[in-house]
Amino acid sequence: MRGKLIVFEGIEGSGKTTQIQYLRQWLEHTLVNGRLGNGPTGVIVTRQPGGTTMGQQIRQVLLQPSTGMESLTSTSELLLYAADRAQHVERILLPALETGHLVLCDRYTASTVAYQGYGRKLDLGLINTLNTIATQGLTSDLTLWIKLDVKQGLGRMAARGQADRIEQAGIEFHRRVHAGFAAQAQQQEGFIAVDGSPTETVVAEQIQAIVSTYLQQWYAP
Ligand code: T5A
Repeated sequence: MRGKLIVFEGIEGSGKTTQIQYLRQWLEHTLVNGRLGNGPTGVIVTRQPGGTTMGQQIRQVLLQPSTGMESLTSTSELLLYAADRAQHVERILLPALETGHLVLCDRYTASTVAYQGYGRKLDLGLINTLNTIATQGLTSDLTLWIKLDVKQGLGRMAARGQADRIEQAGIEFHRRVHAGFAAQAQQQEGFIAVDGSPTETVVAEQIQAIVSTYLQQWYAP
């Protein structure tokens, strides 16, 4: 059976990385206890940018604060995210899905729409075309948008220390990004908002409830 792609999206500090770890543990426990019957062969956690060896180098260029080299243009930024994605889809996602894995991916195409489309104001039609090329048409089976107030997300990142290049963009940029995720949640089926403001364990319980419903649809005997 083909695997399934579950994507986590959201603004900076929304808690995606934290929640992916909670979901991975819960899924592995569920699999070990055989509650998914004829279900996935395993769980793989990965991310964009940086889910491949080449992607890690692209990630460095994308996220390092722009000191010492000329600043990255918005178009270069867009193309670098697309290159990272093309490599990641072909080398990691497609093989994992073909061998029946459940893949948990920290960010995917919706981030490019939100950050480069709404945030940087690049052409959305062009972004959609680039996303289709980079993904070979692979779309997520479920996207969990961890929805959090922009100030709260940036506050969490500030508490953690030095900000990367994109985290350093102003609050108006991040508000546009948030609006970009909201628009996609309205327009797309299987793009589900999760309240990211309660404690980590409460957010994790919301996610488990949503994913349970999908697992039953996907793997019901
Ligand atoms: N990008 C990416 C684009 O512009 N275009 C694209 O196409 C793609 C794919 C990626 C950057 O690239 C941009 C978006 C990003 O700017 P990244 O380092 O991967 O860079 O950045 P993020 O994905 O935003 O990862 P972060 O680590 O910055 O945020 P997370 O993963 O959402 O948050 P997390 O889990 O690390 O938590 C952040 C802090 O909050 C605390 C955690 O302990 C941590 O300290 N926290 C909570 N605190 C209170 N209550 C909760 N419920 C909490 N959950 C987590």
